[in-house]
Amino acid sequence: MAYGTHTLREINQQPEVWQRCLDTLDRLDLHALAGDRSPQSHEWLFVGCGTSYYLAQAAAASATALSGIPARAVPASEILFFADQTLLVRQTPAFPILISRSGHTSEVLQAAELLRHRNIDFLAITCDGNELADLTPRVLRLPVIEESTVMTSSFTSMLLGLQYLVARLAGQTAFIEALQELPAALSRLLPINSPKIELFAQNRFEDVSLLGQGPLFPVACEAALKIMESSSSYAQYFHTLEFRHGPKSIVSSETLVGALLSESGYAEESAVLEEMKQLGARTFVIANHLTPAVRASADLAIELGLTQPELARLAIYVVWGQLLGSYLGLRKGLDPDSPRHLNRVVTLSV
Ligand code: F1P
Repeated sequence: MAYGTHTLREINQQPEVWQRCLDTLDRLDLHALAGDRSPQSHEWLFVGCGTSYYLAQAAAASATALSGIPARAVPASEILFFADQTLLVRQTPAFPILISRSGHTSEVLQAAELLRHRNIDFLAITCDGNELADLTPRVLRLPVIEESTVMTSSFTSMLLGLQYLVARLAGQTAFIEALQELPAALSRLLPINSPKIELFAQNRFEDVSLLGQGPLFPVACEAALKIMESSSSYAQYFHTLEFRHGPKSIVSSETLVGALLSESGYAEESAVLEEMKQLGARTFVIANHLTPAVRASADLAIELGLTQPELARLAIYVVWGQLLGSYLGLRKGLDPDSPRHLNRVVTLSV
């Protein structure tokens, strides 16, 4: 089978998978699942590993914005080694949300056991189910079947699921309607942008830096991880304006700097990208609307042109990082379906 077959198929099938997940979510009684642990009464603490940790960060940013109540994200290992600090019982007790595509990751299962030992109720969101689904009665299992080692549709589907859950509890009906428009939006954008990304990935880069602010920062993190995993390339991530404070010293003609431009920081963030272009970097930009200057300057420009609010567009932003990672890997003669040193699940013998 050709290199990358599973991964590219799963990336391109995300509109259908999202539709299936949204249809499932429409039928679920989400108030029964988490209503007595709403963000108004509990501090939602999103927990995951690897891609699922970046998903946790994107979900926490979404929950904070949708509910108006601060939510947090931590790697599962932080609960294992710093439980008291992580689960610090403030005025509002923590309500952990454990995120795991496989439901089999050792750190997540150990965190679940620690929470049960402390009588801390938690919710699990998963695709495969496995042991995690048996450790709590509060399980949100999404109909995502993913063969690839790297997480693609599982990341975006669980993000949509968590955004949908918080929006339902917060009575944000318009936001849910915006999520329901995303499958059609992505179906339209994939054939426009996928060929551009495949062509752009024929360039050679030594360093890749992904930049984002606000809820786009965890999306930049996940895009960088996709590039690392799918192409065994060195990729970093920064808050966009932080890139000036030292990391820009890496910029050369071999460097690729990609920015996911936010609405509120568009002018300042695009100025960073232009500065790196002047220093010799190749650049790519993803934005909902591109000004002519930004479009002309970037070596790869992806414009979404969507009417949905920025927070509802997060899942769509990450798709282009998924494709770039796979196409960079293929250009290097690697197989994104079998990333170097990686297994589909990290299990620890301890
Ligand atoms: C988490 C994870 C992924 C990583 C790789 C190994 O899996 O670390 O983030 O990309 O697939 O597993 P899970 O806990 O979400 O199943």
